Amino acid sequence: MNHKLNIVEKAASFEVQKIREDFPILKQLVRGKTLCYIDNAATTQKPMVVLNAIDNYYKSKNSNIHRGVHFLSEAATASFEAARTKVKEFINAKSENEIIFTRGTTESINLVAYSFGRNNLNEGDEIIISTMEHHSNIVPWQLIAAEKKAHLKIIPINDKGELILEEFEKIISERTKLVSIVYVSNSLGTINPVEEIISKAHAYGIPVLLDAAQAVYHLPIDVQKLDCDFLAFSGHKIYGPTGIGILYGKETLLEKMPPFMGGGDMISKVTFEKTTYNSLPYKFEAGTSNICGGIGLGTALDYVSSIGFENIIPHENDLLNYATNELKLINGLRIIGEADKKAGVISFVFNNIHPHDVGTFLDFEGVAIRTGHHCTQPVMDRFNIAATCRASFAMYNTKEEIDILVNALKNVTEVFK
Ligand code: C6P
Repeated sequence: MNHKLNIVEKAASFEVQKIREDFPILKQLVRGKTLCYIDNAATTQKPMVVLNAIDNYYKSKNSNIHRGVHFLSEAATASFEAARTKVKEFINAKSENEIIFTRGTTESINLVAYSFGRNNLNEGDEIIISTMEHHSNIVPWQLIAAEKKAHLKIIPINDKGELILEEFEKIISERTKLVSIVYVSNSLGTINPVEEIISKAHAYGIPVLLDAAQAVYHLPIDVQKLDCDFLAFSGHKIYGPTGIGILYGKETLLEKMPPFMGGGDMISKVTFEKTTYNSLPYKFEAGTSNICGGIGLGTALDYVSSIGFENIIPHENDLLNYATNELKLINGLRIIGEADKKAGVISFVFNNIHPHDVGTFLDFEGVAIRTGHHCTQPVMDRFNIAATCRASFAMYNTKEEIDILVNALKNVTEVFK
């Protein structure tokens, strides 16, 4: 079966075919079939404007930033700082001082764990996370908790894959020093009630970190409206390059935190007797940044803004609902994660077929999904499974691609019958 996509899907203000034209990778054949890329929770594909921004940077501006007085250095610095302003505007932060470039969500969370954690945790203190956290929002807290003799407290989830908020209210106390929660689960698709969590935590004066790695490309984020204290995301999930990410932090908190890493660019003055640190946000950006990555991320945010979440959300919801209904009709398939509020992520298992076998079979049909534990092993334990198959949608996916997935899955069940 050759999957030549005949896409005629058109919404009044959102033409998915036009969007697909922006992503050259989607045109290629994989194993003789048109690529059906539905592994967007792992990473999204990059539009031409982002590829051009990267290309242009290396062709016309490449040099080091914040250090040179020459033309190229000034041009690179201006572009990198303009990207910071774009991030600030995209998430509605108050100031550029609150936008720290990191390598990604993982580094952003580690930065808070080591800098905020080392400064604020004492023996017997507690950090609250949940069962549905990515390992990036578990392991850094385990490491710092072990060092400071602090403890992790876990908000459990119900059978639908939703946080049990009554349990959150039972474990939060004056011993809690931070709540760190995923906004949208990468393995269940659950959109968590983060506003409610933040207001409950703030009632105790406790800051909240949001892991927005998945949320950032499915939902508009307004950090002032959310009133979160920290927020982490990765460029590569929102149509930008890998190796670049963001830590947002309220300026009052970041001011009080010590540097995470030492090196060039993060200092004000160095002597062997005493070193003073640079102002925000540079205090947390030791060494040469991923300059090109930052510029690419800024361009990706411009691209997403030009499409608009008012168009992206209904389209992705449409895909999610269509795929959920179709998958439920397949014999022996069980969806893991049926929260009332979900983003475009569907995890599923078969009674007698291992997810890796499903993934390999789909690959031969040109369909890219992810199989495994998705770096959320406690979620797998909660549902008594080792792994799931996961389809995850982005703005460029189509119902025709879901049909291809569904047909391929039907073939899988025939083969393994
Ligand atoms: N999830 C997935 O396939 P990094 O690797 O730093 O860019 O992002 C880590 C991360 C943190 N939190 C959540 C909720 C995530 O989904 C991810 C990355 C990928 O689900 C790779 S495991």
